[in-house]
Amino acid sequence: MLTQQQVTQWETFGFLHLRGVLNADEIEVINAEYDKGLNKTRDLMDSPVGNRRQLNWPNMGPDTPFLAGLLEDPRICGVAEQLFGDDVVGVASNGNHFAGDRTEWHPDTHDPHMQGVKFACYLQPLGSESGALRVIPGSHKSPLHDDLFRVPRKDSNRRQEEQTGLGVSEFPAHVCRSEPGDLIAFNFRLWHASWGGTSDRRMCSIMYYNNPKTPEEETANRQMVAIVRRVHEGLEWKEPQHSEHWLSNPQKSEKRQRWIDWLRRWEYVDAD
Ligand SMILES: O=C(O)CCC(=O)C(=O)O
Repeated sequence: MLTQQQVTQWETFGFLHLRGVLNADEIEVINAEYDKGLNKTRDLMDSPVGNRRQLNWPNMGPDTPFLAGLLEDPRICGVAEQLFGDDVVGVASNGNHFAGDRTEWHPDTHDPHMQGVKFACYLQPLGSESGALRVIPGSHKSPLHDDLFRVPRKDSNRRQEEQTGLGVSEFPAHVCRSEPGDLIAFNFRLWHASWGGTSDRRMCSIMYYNNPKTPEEETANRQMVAIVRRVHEGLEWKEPQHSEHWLSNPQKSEKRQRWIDWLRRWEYVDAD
């Protein structure tokens, strides 16, 4: 349960650093499930993994029950409900592996009507020069959000050797130094990046979408389905985001069933 102060911080800065949400035993289980997901993903890749900058995979199948279940965990889902209402929709629990030393500055969406929250759970202690998530507080709101597109940036993901512009670590930003067990909740529109990560940086992410309430939000949601379809193709996923097992809702959870119905209605399941 968030305090009123945390809700105000979320609204103002666009993120919350929630420390020690998951305990050491849970982190051990997460690490074991993460390894399973990573190994399976590497095995399924068509081309050699080499030192691919990033690998992503869904954690919503029967092999990763704890990570799949986090979507319905009241410590996480309850926060999303507090921020976006009881009708918020749990959409994804993913694994992410980073092998590069940077993630360039970017927001996850530009659209002010596509609202939602991502919870990032990094599995190693991370500092400012070792890959901790950096955020620009308040950049989920316009005009700052839009103005940031005009700032020349170097240190791109593709390692082009741009000579001008601000490097990732030169942007005025907040560094979320984190420990395993922490969750960093951020608005999809918030500008974020990381710098100095190793070739084996591990993160799990859990995402919730706002249930659209206006025509603009409905349009944004429809566009998001198309984006998700393209992203999944680009990431070369070999299995759907939502596994048949998850969609069969074996525990007959009412909440999950509402999400499944919503995901089918908006054609996210089709886009898998
Ligand atoms: O940790 C990172 O390098 C970036 C994470 C990120 O961009 C994301 O989860 O959207």
